[in-house]
Amino acid sequence: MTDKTKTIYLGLSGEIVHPGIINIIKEAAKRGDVLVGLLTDSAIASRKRVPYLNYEQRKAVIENIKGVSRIVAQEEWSYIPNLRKYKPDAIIHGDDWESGFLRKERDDVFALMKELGGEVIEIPYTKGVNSSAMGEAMRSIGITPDVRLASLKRLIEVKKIVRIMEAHSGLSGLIIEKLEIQKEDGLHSFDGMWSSSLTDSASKGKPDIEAVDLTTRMQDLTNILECTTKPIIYDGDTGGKTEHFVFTVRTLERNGISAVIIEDKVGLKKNSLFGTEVKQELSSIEDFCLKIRAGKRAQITKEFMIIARLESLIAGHSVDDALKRAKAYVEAGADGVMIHSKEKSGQDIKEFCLRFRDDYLSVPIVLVPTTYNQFREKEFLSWGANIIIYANHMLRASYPAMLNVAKIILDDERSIRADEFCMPIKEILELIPGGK
Ligand code: SPV
Ligand code: MG
Repeated sequence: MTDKTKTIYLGLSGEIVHPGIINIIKEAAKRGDVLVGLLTDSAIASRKRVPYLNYEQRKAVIENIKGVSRIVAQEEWSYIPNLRKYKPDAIIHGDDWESGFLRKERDDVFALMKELGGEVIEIPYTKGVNSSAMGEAMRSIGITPDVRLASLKRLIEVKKIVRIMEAHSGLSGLIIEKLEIQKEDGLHSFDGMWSSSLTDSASKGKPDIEAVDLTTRMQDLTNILECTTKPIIYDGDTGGKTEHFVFTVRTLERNGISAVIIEDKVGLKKNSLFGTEVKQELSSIEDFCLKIRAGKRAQITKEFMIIARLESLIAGHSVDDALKRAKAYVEAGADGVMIHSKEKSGQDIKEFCLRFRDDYLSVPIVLVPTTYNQFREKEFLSWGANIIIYANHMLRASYPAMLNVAKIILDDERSIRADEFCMPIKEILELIPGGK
């Protein structure tokens, strides 16, 4: 008979329900009332990818499983805060946490349950079920434009820092899609991609002056969209004429792009990293607000984001000027702001972020730390920033690698010495499945 006076705590993400989960719930129910600590979206996102199903959807599934008595939110990856709060008689867990990155958590749970006078129940891990592999398989099915489009807003809601990397081709997109590093505090990966005007232009041998049109850039983007599922932020330069920008918004939305960033410059646009070496003319606040408003009116989905990029610091103006503009753009409907600078110290950016956050607690702040790249993401987070874009690194990395190999072959009049700098043929054949 189940002892209904006992509470058994079970922490779950509950995205993929498989026989292993059912088994553990059954085992828990034999011992008492099953209290499920369902991990919130942010708790999962702090260690793994953002779950496909949101908290409410996962809750609707788990609360209908036989044996589950009650569900509470587990706001942290760690079980500890909820164990302290609910003081269950026992916690139940698969024995697969004895090794690997959950080991420390296991030690902490044992120590706490001892202090609380409770028990830790370990259930043999159900063999042949690998929920990470099942998750991968689900994702390999692909994604539809509307789901991809909406995923950036969700990431911003659930992650402290959204980490974006530049992609200019299907292959660079694939690296960003797949690369994962297991660190002490969980699985690290890039959250999405930046479609950069600089690298899109450079890879076509063109300067970054809005000479590559939207149709051409969409062709490259299509290659990226074909083989990835993560959200994409589009560098919309100045947005062009307001009358044209409204069509850009529609094109991007139709293709599942999550956001466009437009900068408040007019005239022949030059890359911001030239700073005041070139003429950088700012738009009037009124005109730029009109463009933002027109874009917001034109969008069809509620999730598409138009982010206003402030070029005051690039053009040699003050942080005050950037703040004044930022406020006007947000009032005009911008879904976020990007502050740019080519200063190495980062102090101008820090001041902007801290002062902007005084007025707007949650409007996303985007940073592009190309020159002030001594800071880690955590530092930017402490300033109030939440989207970090590594804007050109994939292209900048590939150019010297290609140049080096070309030089070797030209010099040696054969390629044998270049092999060590190249991916093995076997690897490139196997990189993309389905070639055999
Ligand atoms: C880009 O990547 O094209 C950008 C960022 O707009 S920057 O090059 O720093 O201006
Ligand atoms: Mg650009």
